[in-house]
Amino acid sequence: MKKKVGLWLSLIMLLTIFGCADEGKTVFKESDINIIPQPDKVQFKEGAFRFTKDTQFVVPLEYAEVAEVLLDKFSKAAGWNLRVVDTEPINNYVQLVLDDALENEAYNVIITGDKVEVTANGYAGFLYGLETLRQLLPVAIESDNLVVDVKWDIPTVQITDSPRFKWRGFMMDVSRHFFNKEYILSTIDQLALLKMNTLHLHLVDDQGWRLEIKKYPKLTEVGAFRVDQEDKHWDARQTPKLGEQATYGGFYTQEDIKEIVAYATSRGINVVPEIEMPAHVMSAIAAYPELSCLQNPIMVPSGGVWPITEIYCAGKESTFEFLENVLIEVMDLFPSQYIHVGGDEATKTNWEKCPDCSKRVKVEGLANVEELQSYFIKRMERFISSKGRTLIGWDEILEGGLAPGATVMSWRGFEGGLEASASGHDVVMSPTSHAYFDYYQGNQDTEPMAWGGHTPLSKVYEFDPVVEGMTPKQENHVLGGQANLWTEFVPTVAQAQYMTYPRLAALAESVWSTKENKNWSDFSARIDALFNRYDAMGINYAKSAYQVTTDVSVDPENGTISIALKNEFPNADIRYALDGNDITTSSQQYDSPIEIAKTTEIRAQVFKDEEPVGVQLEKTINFHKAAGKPVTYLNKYHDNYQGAKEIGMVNVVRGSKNFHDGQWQGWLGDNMILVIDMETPTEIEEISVGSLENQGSGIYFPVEINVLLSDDGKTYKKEGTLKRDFAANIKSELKDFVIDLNKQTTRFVKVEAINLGTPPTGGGSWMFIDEIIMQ
Ligand code: TNX
Repeated sequence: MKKKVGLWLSLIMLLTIFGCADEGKTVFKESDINIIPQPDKVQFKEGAFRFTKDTQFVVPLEYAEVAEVLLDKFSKAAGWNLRVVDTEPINNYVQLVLDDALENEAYNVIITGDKVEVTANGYAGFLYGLETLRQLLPVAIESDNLVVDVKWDIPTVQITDSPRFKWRGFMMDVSRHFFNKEYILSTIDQLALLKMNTLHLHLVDDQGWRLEIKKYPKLTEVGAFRVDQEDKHWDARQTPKLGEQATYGGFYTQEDIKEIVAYATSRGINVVPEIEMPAHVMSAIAAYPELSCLQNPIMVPSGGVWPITEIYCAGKESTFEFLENVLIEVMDLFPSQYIHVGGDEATKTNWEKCPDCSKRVKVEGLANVEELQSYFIKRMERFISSKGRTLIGWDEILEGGLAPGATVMSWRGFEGGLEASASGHDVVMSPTSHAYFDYYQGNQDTEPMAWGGHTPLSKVYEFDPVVEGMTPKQENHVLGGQANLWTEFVPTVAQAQYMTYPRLAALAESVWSTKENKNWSDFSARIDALFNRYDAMGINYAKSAYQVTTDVSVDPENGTISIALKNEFPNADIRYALDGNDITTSSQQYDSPIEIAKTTEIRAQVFKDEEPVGVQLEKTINFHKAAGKPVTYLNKYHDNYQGAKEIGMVNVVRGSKNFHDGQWQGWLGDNMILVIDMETPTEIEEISVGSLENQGSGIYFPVEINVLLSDDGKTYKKEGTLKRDFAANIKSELKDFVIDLNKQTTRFVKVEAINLGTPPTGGGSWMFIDEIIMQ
């Protein structure tokens, strides 16, 4: 009898639950599904599953840990301690089901009104299935504090998903600036959210050794700290004097590393350690000078060093003994199959002078010191593979012959990857063009200082580790792709987040989603949901992709200039004003190019849901007398820097600090000579010649500017000149050189800009000019 009552009771309960299954639940639209990276297949069905305080997680025992991420979120945001069980209840549960037929890391999700099923062949797949559920949940799930009145509903979708590549990486340079364990752990969380599976830690560089090695305690006692010159530009820091107090730095203890590795493993992430060699190791040499050829005592440098000549001695056996001992401890700490040995940017001048290195070259029958680098890496490769691990290094390890079992990380473009894969080696693509997160992501004039370069969100999104022209065999050798955050110009957590997010999301989609599923416009719509999530998590992500940019074209016939306003995202709601006033919701909405006929101060801003987002564009378009006039070059610009070609100097658009912005015309070791035809006799008060200096990149201001005038275009008279001496300049700088003409009336204006020729540091000298303005 008792049994029957129980049965009835459960039936009634069932009815109540099913009867009102959808009552009050969120009504979802297909556009509410915003998963990044885009899954293989998403089938939307009307309906919702609701998480309640009674929702249970049915998890195979050996995978109990995998539900932690989501359980932890519910505990913080909803205040619930959801139960993990191993047998399924009647309804209201999330069940993880093993299916050996699925590939590694693949997963399927089936959500119905009363249960959620996640299928995978193991830990990683379950994890990704749950991360997908997380992205289907309201943003409030990211809150660290209790939030009330939230319907914890997710849409009833079916998802089939698997990664395109097996190496989905992110590198963090913790040497140039040290980031503590907590930041690494939080980065791991962010990688997991985007289904990334590799965290590469650049633990060694000139400016700091960041890993405790028990056998060589001075590596961190000495090598982890440098003289604090953080107040100076990276490349303007002085060589510290021996004995100066070194206070800036930090390192991970072996206990820290164990914690990082364990945490990463629980989030499906492999931590690849990088122990640089033979260059980028001044921190190690500062600790143990005997590791270098000259054995001179040095300090850990406080900033940039170039070229890098203080490198490990490749002649002495003791160097290899040291490195093997270090790697033994490293391999004990990091279970990673791949051990990264760097290998980049070694200048071998000391090897040439060193008797031990010369001896090595001779004994080993090497042609030169370039081959000594190859000897070095090959020898380390033998050691690493003898321990059952795989050596990976930057593409310089190709030089002088690649070690047999080595994997190549291609950073100087895709070429290293092409070459290595053609010879049967595995490669990870990490080209500066798409994957360097230390490069600018927006207009350099308004972004915080970065290394240089230009890698906006849409460019990262274009990244494809498989390049055209690869044979299927080569394609098979492409393990995947990776973003690198070098931190010379990234001193704080806030800045690290700014450079990493949201570009990491674009990269994640490039290495996870199928080519067919990648679509910039669709991604642009989905990324909003991620921005909301970042807001909820307190992440300082960049909104640079919302910056408005201008495309200016000149109509010489009518003397008008037309300005097109653009944004990286398609169909952006851009509002603008031409009166120098701030933008408000009632400002003009942009729909087609704006014509102007006088100097105009333009402001523009992207709006989302009637709210301004990102930085406001503020730009003065200088309408000047030479705008759109014909220009004849007597000495033409270099093929590599043509700017906006014939109209470039007088198109009223100014080159920015990004010298690849398509405005600069460049002359290499050569002078600019051109004539502007004002078409009618015109009164000119002054001429200004805009230029860019970036000595680090070999670009120098002109040393002389001459202006010559003519009425007939045949005989010219010099009417103005300006000379300046070379001055060392560590900054990237824009300057207008102004020449006063005292209101002379003329038709033809010849302008000459004289190149520096040979810079004091040697090499070629670029001269960049943009916009010759006449008032
Ligand atoms: C080159 S990428 C380097 C790094 C710098 C980076 C700056 C590579 C293997 N070497 O040492 O930090 O450029 O973008």
